Amino acid sequence: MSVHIIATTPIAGQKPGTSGLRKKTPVFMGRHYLENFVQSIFDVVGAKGKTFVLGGDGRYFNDRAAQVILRMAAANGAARVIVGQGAILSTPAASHLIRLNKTDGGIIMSASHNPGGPNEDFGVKFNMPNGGPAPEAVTEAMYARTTEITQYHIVESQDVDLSKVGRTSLAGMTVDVVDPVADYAALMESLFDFNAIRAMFKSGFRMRFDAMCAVTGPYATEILENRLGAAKGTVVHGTPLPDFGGMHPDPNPIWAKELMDEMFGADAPDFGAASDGDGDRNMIVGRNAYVSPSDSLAVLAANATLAPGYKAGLKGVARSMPTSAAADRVAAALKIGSYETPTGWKFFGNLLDAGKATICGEESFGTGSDHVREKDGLWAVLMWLNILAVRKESVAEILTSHWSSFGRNFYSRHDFEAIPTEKADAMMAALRAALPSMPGHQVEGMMIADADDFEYTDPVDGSVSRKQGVRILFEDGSRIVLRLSGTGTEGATLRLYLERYEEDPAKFGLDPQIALGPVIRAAHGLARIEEHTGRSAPDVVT
Ligand code: VG1
Ligand code: CO
Repeated sequence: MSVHIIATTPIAGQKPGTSGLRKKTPVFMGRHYLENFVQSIFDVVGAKGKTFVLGGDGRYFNDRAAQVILRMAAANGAARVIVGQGAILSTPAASHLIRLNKTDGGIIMSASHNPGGPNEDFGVKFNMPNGGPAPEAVTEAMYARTTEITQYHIVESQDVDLSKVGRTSLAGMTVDVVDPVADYAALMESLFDFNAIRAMFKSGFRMRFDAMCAVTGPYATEILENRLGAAKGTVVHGTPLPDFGGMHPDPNPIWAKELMDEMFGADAPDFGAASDGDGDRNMIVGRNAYVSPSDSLAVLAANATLAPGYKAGLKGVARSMPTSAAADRVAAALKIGSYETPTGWKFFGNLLDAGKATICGEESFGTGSDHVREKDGLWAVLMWLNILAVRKESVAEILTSHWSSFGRNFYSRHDFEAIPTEKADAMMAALRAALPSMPGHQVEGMMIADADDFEYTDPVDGSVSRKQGVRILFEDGSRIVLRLSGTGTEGATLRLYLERYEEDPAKFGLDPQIALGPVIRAAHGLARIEEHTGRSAPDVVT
């Protein structure tokens, strides 16, 4: 086997977004494309003598990309790669393997919740030795490298057999193929009261878990059905497929409609959950009760000590800026720290490493804790199951009692997809320019108290991240946030986040879109969304 040094030239646009580099699959499969990005990763982090974890969500091209990355790791002098059997690893499981084996980081092949297939999306992200996504400074260095790259290294060899667990070698590099589920399942067992959950299932508790034909199928089947005794068939769409069976593996009420229909239909099970392509997101639904992700974070924080892994209490709670302030109210009541970070899990890493926060969450169906350095879909599901098993109440009862203690933060996100990039940029620029003149003005009967562009100074390393989203804050605590997505692959996606706090229990039952009516109208007026983009209504409402 020989090492080849292949001449290449920079490919424009290899810029990692919110969560790694995402592009259409044919782009990734294009000449030198994957290779250039992978070489840029190795050039920045260094590969010689190092150990990495490798795996992905099983989408189309996952298996081929894994072979290329292995050959490049070997050619760049890596000592060892730990790879999930079949090149499969959920994002949280990869994060755990990086930490457990104290490796020098890992490469995760995924475009998360974006559809997969020959004409859909593919992605690659690098995680650090702490198990978390590379911070901005590192992704920027990788991007800079992609603009100047002239060669990459790759060995010529047969494919490594990734179908069997065990050790092999590739041009002097050790390849350890591991069971993708085992270590992760053991970690979950160490955090949650499996006996209590098992007893709950034994007493007739029924659940549906929709893996959306993506990576969580094998994890959920092993943990929920095999270890916790949930009925066979609890996990549906449980086989990861290269095109996710045509599903859009984004666990929200729109894309997980089948689950929503079941949970709101006759004979609904007690509990429902879904996960995304790479297993880091979760949607929680009770019988006739949808739990918004911001509320889920707050409920988990308020009840965390019911789970053995969190018995000692939480050090703090962190949420992304657009996530509702429901979790802040819990943190205040518990007298623990609360943190507001930019969108993207990478910003939680330092807080978790420094022991400032134990639980973190984002409005985009992501929750997690310091057990790994990624959000973790199944973790959230198991935390809910643990809470339900101990409290012996329904999801709806838990939500209602939470709101009576803390009030309800009505919340919604409106997405406007595939807007021409120039139009979206022009809208954001106009909005940013108008911010200084907004405070003191009345809109839809609400007084604007403050308006800014979110800037975050990391409390641990002092790094500053600017332009993380426009915030318009009202005197009554209502809030509008606008930002452009960093994970899309077609044009620009405008995300409009809306929040209003309600103390009156008589109004807790309102439909959020009704409760948020004035805030929605104010947002459209202030940002002049239709004038700039031609869109008067969102494509996706969550
Ligand atoms: C979206 C979400 C963000 C999440 C990111 C990655 O980013 O809004 O909260 O962290 O996806 O999620 P954006 O830039 O499109 O709004 V996923 O499940 O990659 O791993
Ligand atoms: Co994901």
